Amino acid sequence: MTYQNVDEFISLITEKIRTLFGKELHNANEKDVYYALASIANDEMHPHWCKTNEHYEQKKVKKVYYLSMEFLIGRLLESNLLNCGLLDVTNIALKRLGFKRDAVFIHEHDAGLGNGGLGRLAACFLDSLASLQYPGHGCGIRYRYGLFEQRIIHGHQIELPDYWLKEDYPWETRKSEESISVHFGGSVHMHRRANGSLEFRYENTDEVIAVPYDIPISGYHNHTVNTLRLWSAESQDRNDVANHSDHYYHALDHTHSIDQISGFLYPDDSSYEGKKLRLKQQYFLVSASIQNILRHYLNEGRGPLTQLSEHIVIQINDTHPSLAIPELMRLLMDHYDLNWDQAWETTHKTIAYTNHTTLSEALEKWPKDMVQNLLPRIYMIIDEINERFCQGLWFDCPEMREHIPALAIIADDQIHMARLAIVGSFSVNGVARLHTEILKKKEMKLFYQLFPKRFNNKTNGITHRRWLLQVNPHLANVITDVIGPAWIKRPNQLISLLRYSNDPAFLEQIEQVKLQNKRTLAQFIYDKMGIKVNEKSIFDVQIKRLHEYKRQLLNIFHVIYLYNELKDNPKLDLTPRTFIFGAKAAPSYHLAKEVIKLIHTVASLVNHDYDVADRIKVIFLENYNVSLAEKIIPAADISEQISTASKEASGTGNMKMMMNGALTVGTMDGANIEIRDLVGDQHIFMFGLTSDEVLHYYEHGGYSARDIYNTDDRISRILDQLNSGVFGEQEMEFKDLYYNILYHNDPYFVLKDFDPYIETHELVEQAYRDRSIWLNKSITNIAYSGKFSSDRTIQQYASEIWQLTKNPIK
Ligand code: T68
Repeated sequence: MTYQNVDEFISLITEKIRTLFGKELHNANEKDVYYALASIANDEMHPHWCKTNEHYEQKKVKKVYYLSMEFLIGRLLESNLLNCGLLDVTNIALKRLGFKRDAVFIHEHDAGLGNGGLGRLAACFLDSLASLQYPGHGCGIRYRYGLFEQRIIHGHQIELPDYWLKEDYPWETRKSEESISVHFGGSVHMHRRANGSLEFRYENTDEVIAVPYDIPISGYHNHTVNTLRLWSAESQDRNDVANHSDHYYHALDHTHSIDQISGFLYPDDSSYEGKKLRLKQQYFLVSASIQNILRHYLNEGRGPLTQLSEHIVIQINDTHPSLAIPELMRLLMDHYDLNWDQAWETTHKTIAYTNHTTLSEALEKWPKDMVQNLLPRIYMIIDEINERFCQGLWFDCPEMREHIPALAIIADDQIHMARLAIVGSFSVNGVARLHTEILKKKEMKLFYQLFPKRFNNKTNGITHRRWLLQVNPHLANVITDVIGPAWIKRPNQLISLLRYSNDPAFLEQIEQVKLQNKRTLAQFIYDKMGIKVNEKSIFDVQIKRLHEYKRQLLNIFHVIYLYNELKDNPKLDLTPRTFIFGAKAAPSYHLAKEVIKLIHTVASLVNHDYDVADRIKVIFLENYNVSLAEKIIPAADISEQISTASKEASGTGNMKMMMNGALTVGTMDGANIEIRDLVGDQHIFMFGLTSDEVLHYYEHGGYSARDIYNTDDRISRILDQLNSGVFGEQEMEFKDLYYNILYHNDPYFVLKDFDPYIETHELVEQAYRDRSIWLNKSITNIAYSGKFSSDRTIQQYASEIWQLTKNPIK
């Protein structure tokens, strides 16, 4: 159904407000309208949802299950309306009714069920799967608390709980009848059956009930509605607590510890902590999901479980769900009576693994004892996988014998999850070309020698529907006006924009759209922070998690450098700039928090200094999340992608900003390189050490931060200012940052890349002054951004890893 007729749509809203809230439209507030619109979108999606499931079941089509500890879906109302073809009519109706769109949409709390790139990638993938009509579902955890809410108090980050379920969440449906038991702890006893086979009995386990909550994922203008299934942990005897008065507190305690399993999202991005609760979460997700997959497989009568891999693919998002491998083995053997060889054949043909990082501090290694105590049967299976793998190496690959300690899944009393994931899957992929090459040549070299065919690259992508069509409607309209709407279904067609990249009228339109977006962001900044920013200044944006390797420090050093220059030479000819930051630091990441404090300290100095105030401004936008990204990205002129080369596996913010016409200032890292290869050197600002150079320094030494400090006055001045209290309330306030650079030899090469970075920004400034040159670059970036649609990425996963076919729903 479509409501092209606005009056009809308004009647529908009126009716919804009456039935949902028992009031008339003229008494309704924005929140009521939000729920009415969500309900309309659900009415539109739910019938297609049933049809989609029925189709998949009846036609027994091959499906992918995307297992991820994170799905950073953000708000859903606008994208659901967009996908159902109701966004335009909604906008007109709201205007006519006198409601501001934003004031309605903000009543949806962001679902912050992810940390950053990895979680957002999973959300973009679900959108592309449905839009391309592929059978693919997400499996995750329904955390009661998402990623913490960030507050800044006197420049310091404070974390507050994110209770996103405080208000009714209109998109989920609880499916208690499909609940599944997950067992922890206890002991395992072996029995020999009459036929000689072994039986494993579990005793005294703790039972946790996994209750699914389903969220519909609709495709763009088609009838496909896939499912994101999020599991919530509950105790079986919640109701019994009241009945057992003698054990009341004991029972309450027990219930509480179960509730914790889906209690909160761990806030560590690209790092690993061996916390038992996190291990419980991982097993909880994996066990509930795999049991559910097998149950559906059998109910649909798809054949014996030995044929599982012909019908099902399980993609694991990093190693976080890698217990899927022993769990699938366990279920196939202990519940469905397959023998080891059959179970192994089935498991490793069904599971595929995506790696998202080579940072050693992020590689998961669980203590053997912890796994043994919490998951005794799973431990036995991992041990057996390891034994068989190492034996195979010893006997079949004598040349690998000396490397067994570096390959063994269990070594040094730890379980190496990446090794388990590689050994137990049929595909291992990196997320950008350089990253995959580093995996093959360095981090996972030995495994690549063993299984060369298993490794492949799938460069990340983002959904252009959300990140261009939805967040930047003015730009989308201007594009459609010149090249037609075909790019919405086939983003590669954006390439046709190249024909207009020197057309003065088109350039002017692009200029106006950007200016308008910058004005909107400037207004938002003023409303939030009371700071006026010059909408004609260059909006220089770095938005991402705060991490040493992402080098927000290099960016703020550039600001300090410019500040010093302006103080020394007030007549300096400088195009005004607004430096915009958004970043959360992991709560226990001390140096990252210092950087946040430094940015605020510099901001308060710069923004209040009348000598420079109209020329540079520093804005740190609190609580960076998906919704804030949607506001900032359309207004960006410069996209800062300045990680230490080799450290950023891919990046996806680089793609989002490129697609919205920002120019990249970037290192030769992750997908920046692939952006450069497409747009050409003249349309991007690349600088700094290459990954080979960085890796060479790490291996062979030869870098001295102290030498640079001693020879570059600009740098020694900045570092001395850091220490002397020029920035900050007291001397030595930033001593840890200072020491890290000078006494730990600047592990992320901030000083080494400083000079080329400053030089590059001078080129940026020159280019910005010539409007037609700049706009030509901007359009070139938009034109080539089609490659970075997640539709392309999903197409490659589907044909090269999953062997899926499209299934249009009638
Ligand atoms: C990111 N990884 C990569 N990790 O850093 C980024 N880690 O380059 C890439 O573009 C993106 O993945 C998508 O492939 C992460 O975001 C995490 O969020 C994370 C979370 C928990 C534990 C470890």
